[in-house]
Amino acid sequence: LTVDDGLRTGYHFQPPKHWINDPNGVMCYKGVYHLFYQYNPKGAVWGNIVWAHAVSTDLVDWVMLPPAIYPTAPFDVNGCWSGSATMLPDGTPVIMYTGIDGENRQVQNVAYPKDLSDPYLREWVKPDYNPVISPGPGMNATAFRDPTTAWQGPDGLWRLVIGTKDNHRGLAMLYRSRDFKRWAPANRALHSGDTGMWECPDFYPVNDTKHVLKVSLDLTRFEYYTLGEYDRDTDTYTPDPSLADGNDGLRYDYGNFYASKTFLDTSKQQQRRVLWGWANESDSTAADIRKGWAGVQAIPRKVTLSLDGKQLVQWPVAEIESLRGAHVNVTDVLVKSGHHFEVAGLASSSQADVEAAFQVMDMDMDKAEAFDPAWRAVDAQAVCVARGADAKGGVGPFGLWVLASDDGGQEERTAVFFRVFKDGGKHVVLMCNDPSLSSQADGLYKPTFAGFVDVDLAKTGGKIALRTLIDHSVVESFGEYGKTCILSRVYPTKAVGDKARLYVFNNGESDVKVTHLNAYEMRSANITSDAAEPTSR
Ligand code: DQQ
Repeated sequence: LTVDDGLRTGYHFQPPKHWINDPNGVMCYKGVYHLFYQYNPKGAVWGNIVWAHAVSTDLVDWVMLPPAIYPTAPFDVNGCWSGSATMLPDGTPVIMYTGIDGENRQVQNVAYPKDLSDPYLREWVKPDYNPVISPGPGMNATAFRDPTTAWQGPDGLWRLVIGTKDNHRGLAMLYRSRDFKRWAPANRALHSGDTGMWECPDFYPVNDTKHVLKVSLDLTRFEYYTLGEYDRDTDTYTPDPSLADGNDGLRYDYGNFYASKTFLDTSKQQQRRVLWGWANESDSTAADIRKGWAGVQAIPRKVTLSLDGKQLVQWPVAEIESLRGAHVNVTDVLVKSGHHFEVAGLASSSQADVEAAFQVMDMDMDKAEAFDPAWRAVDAQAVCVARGADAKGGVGPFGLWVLASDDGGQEERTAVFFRVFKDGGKHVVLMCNDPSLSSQADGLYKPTFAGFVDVDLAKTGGKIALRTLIDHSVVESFGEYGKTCILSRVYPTKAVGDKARLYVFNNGESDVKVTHLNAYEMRSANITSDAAEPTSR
């Protein structure tokens, strides 16, 4: 069996065809959201990279515009790679991106809108004085890229960060400028880590005292972030010592989510920080070429700091709920040990938004399996590989089978679930995405993804929440209201279109109550070509 052609997404952003990767330069200008992204105008594999451009008034429906930035000059002749937008105090947006020059060096260039009265900012001008930042002597010119949005320090100078590496060390290099034209490197990096190249850094405040530094790890293809204190006067960033910094660090997403970038959305009464991330395909390159497309953007997520200040919390932007259609509701249904039931009634659950809460009764908590001390040294993913969706447990695995075949999920299903362990007097909650039975097609990459969920079940009355956005080949899940997120790409061959089913399952010894479950059909987003105006709903 091969990957079905009907697995394009309905409401996750995708252009009509070809390859996409990193979101770039996201911003809101004159009430219009701009999404730029890495794009190959010639095919479904990475290459010939330009900044494709789409605009929206609601982050849901998009109008595709011609590429905004593409190779035109010696300083970007071999590609226009990732970068960011900054709003200057007079309201002019400026883009800084990585150009691949004639010698395949990575240099940083600026571009300005040609016509500020065009809310779509269709055309961008690259001044002749580019590049504005080149790799200095002794620096690795093929590992120097992805400038962040700039910010102004108390001295009025602009600052930004660029990702690079020094041997095995990933670095966030700080640069300063008075005029956005002449840039000087700071004496020391903002931060570094023993993880290999740092791509796509992002650095921003989450409240008055805390900053986030996120990096994308080229070697392992996942991202991690630290929370810390940033001293604006000395440009010193000090990550919270209580949090892991490096490969074991916190992640926005424990699944397929990379090269992400946030922007500050000031267009609403209450400003918010919105995160975009790219989800690559998990099928083969041959399948991508046959499909003619590869890559989607995750649903934009609002990012906030958790109440205890120890992690970020993410939630799909509220606008996405405007796509909700018919829905079914389940209230207070007990799922007995070893049982599952179908959430029936939706015309199709291949494009759906499911919100659920599960409750484990107090008396059942004792049944939780002991957390193996050997697991302390490994990550959540390894635990979930050892104890997948079909490995019977004490408390859990319980959760959803999504994109399941209509034979009770026998032939195909993707399991999104929780599993509760006992560790001394405490409970450890694991959230997993197990795609091992997701497809009967060959040649797929089907990694199990997992993260721990920081929830105190004693305080929640044994309750834990799950939201899953299902979109044909995307399963994007938010555990405990966005504390742990996992995006997974799957390619069902049976559970396609209106044949896809949704189930609740419980493979644990203890019973679990679904206190509520709302499953909504999702309408498709309107993604159109360069029309006069973006359609508003
Ligand atoms: N993708 C871009 C680079 C970046 C990488 C090239 C991350 O600028 O480092 O398409 O996915």
